[in-house]
Amino acid sequence: MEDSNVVLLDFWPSSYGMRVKIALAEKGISYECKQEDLEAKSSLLTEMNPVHKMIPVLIHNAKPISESLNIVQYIDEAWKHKPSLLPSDPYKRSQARFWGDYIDKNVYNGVKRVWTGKGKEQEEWKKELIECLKSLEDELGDKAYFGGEEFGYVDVALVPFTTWFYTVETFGKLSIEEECPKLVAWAKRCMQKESVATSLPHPQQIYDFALQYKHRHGLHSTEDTLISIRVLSFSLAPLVSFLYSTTTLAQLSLVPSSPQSPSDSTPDTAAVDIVGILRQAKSFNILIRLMKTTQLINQFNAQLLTTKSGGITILAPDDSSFSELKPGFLNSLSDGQKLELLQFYVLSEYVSSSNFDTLTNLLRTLAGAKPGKVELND
Ligand SMILES: N[C@@H](CCC(=O)N[C@@H](CS)C(=O)NCC(=O)O)C(=O)O
Repeated sequence: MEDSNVVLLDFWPSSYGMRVKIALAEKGISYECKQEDLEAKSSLLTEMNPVHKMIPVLIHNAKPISESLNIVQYIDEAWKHKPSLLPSDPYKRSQARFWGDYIDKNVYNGVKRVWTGKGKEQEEWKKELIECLKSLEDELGDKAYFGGEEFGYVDVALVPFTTWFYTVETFGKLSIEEECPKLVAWAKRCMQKESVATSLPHPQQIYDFALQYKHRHGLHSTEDTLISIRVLSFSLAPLVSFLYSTTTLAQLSLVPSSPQSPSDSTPDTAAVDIVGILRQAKSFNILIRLMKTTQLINQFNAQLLTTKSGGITILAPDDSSFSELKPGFLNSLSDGQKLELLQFYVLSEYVSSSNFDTLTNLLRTLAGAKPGKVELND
């Protein structure tokens, strides 16, 4: 089958799009992947999927195919060469389709309700999701894959959702591995396959996407932002060596809350209070003191609420980072020096932690533009 003209309309965090990528990779088909902005859909998407206007859409020789499991079946039939995704036996095929349908009806909603939910409802949804995953685990049994020894249709249908598990676990405060150890072992087995590993975004990227989604849709809580404080185990010594060496930093990436209406420009300081967030983490007392004495905190909070760049990033040094300083050193600094010191820890834009390690462009800290100062990935 001709495969030179294959285009996929996709949106990278979508598990439905990942299914199609895995199926294409299993068959070794090369294709062009076009990312859609689902808030401003392209005319190509609306023309190719006029009924649902949703991704994924596979366009094969100018003809569109919609609905992810329908696309996976199409790929299996249009490119008949091995590996086959659906079994040839009619009964086994019907069972594979049954479980594909079960996943469609239960997993997406189950996952989304847990990471977006709150309170009692979230507790209910956690139970429902775990029940659903346990049914799938029972169906898997002791088999390597859902179809037996070979990776196939049901694996393709389900495995993309597993890259959302970290997000579900973090926001839902649960351990899927504790509840469904065999299912998690299966997910790890699937990840050994190149077709899967190259088609799934890293769980951290999904988490960062989900965090931003919650902010954009007003679903976040202070606690969500707090759990986004993650200790990074790299050293920023060159960055700060002019004053002291640092041992532990947390990256606090903050995105602004969306204004209630275009006319609502009043800063809502209750919505994001950096000191409040840092205080809950309990180990940022020195940083908080410095922020307060320099008044920088007001600037940060205001900047967070008004910035157009999507947020700011604070590379927050915890109390232990200051432990190697000579006693009284911080107190000996003038207010101006304290301000300069703090500015080294702030990027005027939001950088997700998953992107942080792979940054290639030069990022300026707030202090970076001044002569004699150091830039972040200099
Ligand atoms: N049943 C569809 C679901 C696809 C779907 O939900 N796509 C979402 C992205 S994850 C979408 O395009 N949403 C845009 C919209 O609803 O307008 C499939 O399996 O392909």
